[in-house]
Amino acid sequence: MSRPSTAPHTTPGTTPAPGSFTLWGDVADPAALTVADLREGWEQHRAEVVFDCATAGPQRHTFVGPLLREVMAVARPGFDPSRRKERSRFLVSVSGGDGHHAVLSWAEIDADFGNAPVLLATRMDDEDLDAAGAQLVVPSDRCGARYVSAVTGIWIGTHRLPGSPS
Ligand SMILES: Nc1nc2c(c(=O)[nH]1)N[C@H]1C(S)=C(S)[C@@H](COP(=O)(O)O)O[C@H]1N2
Ligand SMILES: [Mo]
Repeated sequence: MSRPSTAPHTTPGTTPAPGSFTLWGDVADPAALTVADLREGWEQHRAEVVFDCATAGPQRHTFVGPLLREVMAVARPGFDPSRRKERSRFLVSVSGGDGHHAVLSWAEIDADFGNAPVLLATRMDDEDLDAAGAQLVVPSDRCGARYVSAVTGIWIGTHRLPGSPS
């Protein structure tokens, strides 16, 4: 994995440039990435998927892109990578420019836990997503709600239960 050349910066709440997104939250190095960065910086995987849309029925697509967990590592999430219990506390929220957002657990995509091959797609079928923005691909999901398109932000952090000891 190489580090993208883009200068890392982020201002949570501001709208990134078209086709780019911010990696932010409990991270040491917040980053702004484009679809071109995703294509150049990480190994590309291919996923042929079918998901069900509540309104449009079954959707069949072929996506290409890097693994979400490998992309997120560049921002250095605020856990000790060697500590499984620490990693198991983290949540990931992926937002689209239209306000749609979906949550995963870090453990869902972590190779020591669910190991789900979740991608950040740079290409869908015969179309590069540079202008539209990256798309979350969750091949293990039966329905399409978490296939967030036109991704503008990926947040990672923990949720502490009220009253739990620190
Ligand atoms: N940004 C964004 N992504 C989204 C949605 C949305 O409303 N906004 N809807 C989801 C739902 S419900 C489905 S079924 C799929 C549909 O994907 P498709 O139009 O590429 O087949 O997109 C998902 N991604
Ligand atoms: Mo849907």
